[in-house]
Amino acid sequence: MNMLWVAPVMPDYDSARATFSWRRERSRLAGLPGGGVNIGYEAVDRHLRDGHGDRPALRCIARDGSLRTVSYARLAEDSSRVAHVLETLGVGRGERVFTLLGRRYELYATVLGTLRAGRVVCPLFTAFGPEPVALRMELGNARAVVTTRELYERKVAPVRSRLPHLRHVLLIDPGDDPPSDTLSFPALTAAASDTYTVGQTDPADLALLHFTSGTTGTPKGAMHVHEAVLAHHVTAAYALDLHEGDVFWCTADPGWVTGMSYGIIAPLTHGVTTVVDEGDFAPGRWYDILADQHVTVWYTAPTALRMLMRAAPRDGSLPAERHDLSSLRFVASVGEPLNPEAVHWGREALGLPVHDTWWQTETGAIMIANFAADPVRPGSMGRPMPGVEAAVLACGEDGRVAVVGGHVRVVGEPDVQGELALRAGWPSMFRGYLHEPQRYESCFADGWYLTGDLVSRDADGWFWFVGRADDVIKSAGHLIGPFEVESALMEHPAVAEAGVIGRPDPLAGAIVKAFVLLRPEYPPSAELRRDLIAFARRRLGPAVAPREVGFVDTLPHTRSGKVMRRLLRARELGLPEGDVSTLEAPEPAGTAGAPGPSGK
Ligand code: 6R9
Repeated sequence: MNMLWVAPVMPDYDSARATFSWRRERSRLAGLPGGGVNIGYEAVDRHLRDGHGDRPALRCIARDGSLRTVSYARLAEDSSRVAHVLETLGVGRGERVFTLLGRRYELYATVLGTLRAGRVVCPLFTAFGPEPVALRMELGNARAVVTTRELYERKVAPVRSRLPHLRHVLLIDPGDDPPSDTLSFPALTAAASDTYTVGQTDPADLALLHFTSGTTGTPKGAMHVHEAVLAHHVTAAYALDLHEGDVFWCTADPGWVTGMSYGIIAPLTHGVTTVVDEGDFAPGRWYDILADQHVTVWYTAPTALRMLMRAAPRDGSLPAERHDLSSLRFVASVGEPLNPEAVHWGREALGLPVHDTWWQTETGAIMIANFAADPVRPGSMGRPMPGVEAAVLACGEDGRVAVVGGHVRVVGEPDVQGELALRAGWPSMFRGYLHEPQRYESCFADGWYLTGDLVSRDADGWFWFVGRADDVIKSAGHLIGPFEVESALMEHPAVAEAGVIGRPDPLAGAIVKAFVLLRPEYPPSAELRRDLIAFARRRLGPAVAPREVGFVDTLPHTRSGKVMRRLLRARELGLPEGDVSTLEAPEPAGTAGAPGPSGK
């Protein structure tokens, strides 16, 4: 019996939503033979059960461009080995296995083996330094970590004495004379059995731990359970339009929630082929992968699209003319606002629609998106996924949701700003912040999960991103979303990227200040500064346009590609920089190894 997602003729948005129920969608999952749900089983075992073990699961591209295709059967074997190794080492069910690995095959074997064995996966960014690594491993009670020798020596060994829970360090490349107190991943896995039967897993068992940084203080450990896989699977069908035979490429870093939900889990549950690029971002390399691998659906981030935009050749030729992108149906984007400029560029330069998708570490899966079959409204995030109820909640003076007598007010009128909220209860909703029950509680009001994002909803039900609740600028009585100002600036030919903040001002409360990264062919000048301000005033009106423009060589980004406006503000005001552990290395954008989402 073939239980793979049977590609529906993409239903129109309204009928898909009207007939949707999470309970009914459960039949999309294979489910464990004895009942229960396990993410690893859905990603791997089900395909063997259905006789599809020989299908290509992963196409791994090494840095030197060499290619290795791994079938679902092989992935089952190698993840089985990992599952046995964890059991043999005495890592208990529910205990945490950290990965400090780039996107490479061993990561897939480890993540899937850990999930199939009912142990908890916690991925870290390889670019973290020893401090953020130690902090997260401490908070998460890391029992084992799988990493490379180099990363171990630089990032784990210096802090190991602070990690009493950490029993096992598995090195995928131990080499000669490996450091003491480490184990050889190749030796252990080679000696282990290549068949493993997934044990009983309750849908509510902890599966994944994702650290996400708050604006200040310690990172938050968002806890996700096995039944989240239902949301991964269903959203990948509706928002990413995955079908049998697709070649899917998600460029997100494996340390970020996107790299897990859509870089590993969702495509495998659909039985499609996932491209795994071990190399760094470089425009030429990426176009080659899209063309040579016949990628059909590409999931990336605005920061990467902007870097491709910047890398446009001077002769004016378009990527779509130089590379065969004919297999690609659309590009999907996540992580930060998708500027209309990037949507227009995608249309012209790639000849493709660019679909936005909105979600958070906490939501575990895509919540709002351009439905695959819908036309794109540039600048809008799209509409809530089937099974997701989203609303704009009225905010009080402090800019946060007003809760009166335990109740909130849903904004009914179109185009009014408020905080985006989701009706609690979708399968991939986080089930807590590790060790912080109160912080978790404070994310909910009146049955709604409060996202901390400000949005508006138009008369047709499309959502428009305004900003993070804590980024919003109030200037002379106007609430100004930095994204809107950044998008307008980016329409100016000289602007590659912009970051906008509010600078306190005795008269206006705050004035809008823009930090602008210019395209290489435009040298900074006072005249250009005046021109940009005038340009923005024409687009946005004097109340919203920046009063000040500063030229910068780099903009600080998080590893998931978000402009760190908080840091721009702190630097501008001479305030402490707070938690900067997720800060991307300050390399000039557009160079190889720069913060593409693959190397974020
Ligand atoms: C998946 C992910 C969540 C925050 C979110 C919002 C921003 C994400 C966006 C977007 C505008 C989009 N964000 N997608 N903003 N348009 N399509 O990014 O998770 O790293 O936890 O970030 O990212 O502010 O609240 P995470």
